[in-house]
Amino acid sequence: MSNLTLIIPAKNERESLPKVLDELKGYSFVKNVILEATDKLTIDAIKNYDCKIIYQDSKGYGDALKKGIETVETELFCIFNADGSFDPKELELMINKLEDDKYDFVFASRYEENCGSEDDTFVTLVGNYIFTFLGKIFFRLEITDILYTYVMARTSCAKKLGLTAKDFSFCVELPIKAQRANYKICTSKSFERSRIAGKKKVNAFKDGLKILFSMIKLFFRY
Ligand SMILES: Nc1nc2c(ncn2[C@@H]2O[C@H](COP(=O)(O)OP(=O)(O)OP(=O)(O)O)[C@@H](O)[C@H]2O)c(=O)[nH]1
Ligand SMILES: [Mg+2]
Repeated sequence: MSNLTLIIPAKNERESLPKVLDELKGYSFVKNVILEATDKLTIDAIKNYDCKIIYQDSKGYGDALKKGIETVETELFCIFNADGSFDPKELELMINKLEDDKYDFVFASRYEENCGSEDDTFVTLVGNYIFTFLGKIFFRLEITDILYTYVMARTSCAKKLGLTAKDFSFCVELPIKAQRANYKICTSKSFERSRIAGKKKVNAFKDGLKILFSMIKLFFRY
């Protein structure tokens, strides 16, 4: 048994998720897929795969990840998208940062030297830059890609953060609360691939506003 659980949030990913699980076959990590019980097509598409299906309590990306973290039983976990955009080869690098270098949270980044993305648009690139900058200025966060949320962490640390965001503002709540709790944080180089199939769930404008409001609330410690 591995000491790492992949938390795989999935919503309407019947085309991509089986391919992601195929690629993960060579890895001995625990694989937990978190989805809504009503997402029958995705559930049906992965029923013969080596993974555990966990139903989220309510709706939303943050709600799924909160449930995912609560139910991890291994020492480490990593948030791993169901759309094929995260490269599992990068996990080793992240594990080393936690195990050898004794960091508590590793935030993968598309915006460091020799990194990149096939999936970025102009809007997401600029949005990310702005939110990463706000994170630096208002929360002293030394990470370089705040919205990516390819994150590996020590389970015991993440469970203590009191995460509450049900939507995509989870992306900023996690690093901000980890930093506030004085955990050791670092970054790791990444290249984001384009999603295999299916539709993007993020709406740049609507979710961008929610993330901004969430940062303002977190700044005033609500
Ligand atoms: N359980 C659950 N998973 C979700 C929800 N929203 C998004 N996801 C999953 O979270 C991951 C990230 O969502 P994406 O739609 O890929 O977001 P994105 O990476 O900004 O968008 P793309 O550029 O299209 O890749 C994917 O695996 C989604 O299936 C949700 O409401 N519930
Ligand atoms: Mg994606």
